[in-house]
Amino acid sequence: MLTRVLGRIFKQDVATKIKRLKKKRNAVILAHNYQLPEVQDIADYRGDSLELSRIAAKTDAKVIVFCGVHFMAETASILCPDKKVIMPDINAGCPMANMITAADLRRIKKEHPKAVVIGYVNTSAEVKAELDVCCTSTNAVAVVNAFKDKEEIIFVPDKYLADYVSKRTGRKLISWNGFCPTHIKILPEDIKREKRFHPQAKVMVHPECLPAVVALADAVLSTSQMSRFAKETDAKEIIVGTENGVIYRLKKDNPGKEFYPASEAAVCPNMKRTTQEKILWALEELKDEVRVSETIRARARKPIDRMLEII
Ligand code: CIZ
Ligand code: SF4
Repeated sequence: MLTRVLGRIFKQDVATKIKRLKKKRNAVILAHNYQLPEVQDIADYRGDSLELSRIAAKTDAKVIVFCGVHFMAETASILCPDKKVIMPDINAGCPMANMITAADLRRIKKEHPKAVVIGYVNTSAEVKAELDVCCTSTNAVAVVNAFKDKEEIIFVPDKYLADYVSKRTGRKLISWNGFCPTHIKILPEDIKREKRFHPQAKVMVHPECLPAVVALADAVLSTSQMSRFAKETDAKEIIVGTENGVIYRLKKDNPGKEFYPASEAAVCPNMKRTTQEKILWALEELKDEVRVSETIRARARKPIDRMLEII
């Protein structure tokens, strides 16, 4: 009991210090939807990677504390090179983004020289520099549909997102063997079991899930789309097939509704590396900075801008 009370006082103390230092540093704190509740609570803005990058590009703040994984902070740095982007834990990477290198992609491009090259936002800046256009899970279908005149389409690195987009657009995609180790932990049996427990519930899943899971869903959505769907649907219960951090936000924004994780295993360890203490240290020392070299930045910016023109 005493340790719990002391723990709470300590957290309040950390939160107060963060708020004070944030003003002094002219900083804004951005948290991805998969972050720990204590991080979401202290953040100025929560959202998916694109929403957060757009906020980063618009803010007057000089320092952006990016609570997410490395490629997201890089994307923010690509969009706003005059701001200092820092990560509270620089080791928070995305295994899916690390599954493809720029050299891998150059090899695929050589094999398909006429293909348009589409890459998921979950890629490094070096890989983005090789793309024609970027996409997110919110707009992947629209981006592919924008290239109806193209015979060949390369779509990297997530093979499951590629499978979903291919089924939705009717286009054959040249894909890569990447995947999200967290989303593939959600199994079709999990969805079936939760449906038995909650027969009235709607099922929403992320397109990074296994195709057999996607096939059982009522809606296949990115986290920003999940937020909207949860607000707008008449359903009072929703089974959620994505990284479980999103459920904290869904519950907070929709107090009259119930949300059930499809699987307790869907936890991304990288997303959970950031804590309030690390945010405080990052603000104290103004590090670790994420900066993309100017040559890569100029090339990586183009596919992001092209995506923003399409959607
Ligand atoms: O784009 C993002 O933020 C990711 C990786 C997931 C999502 O659907 O929000
Ligand atoms: Fe990468 Fe998957 Fe973690 Fe998202 S949930 S950061 S795609 S490993």
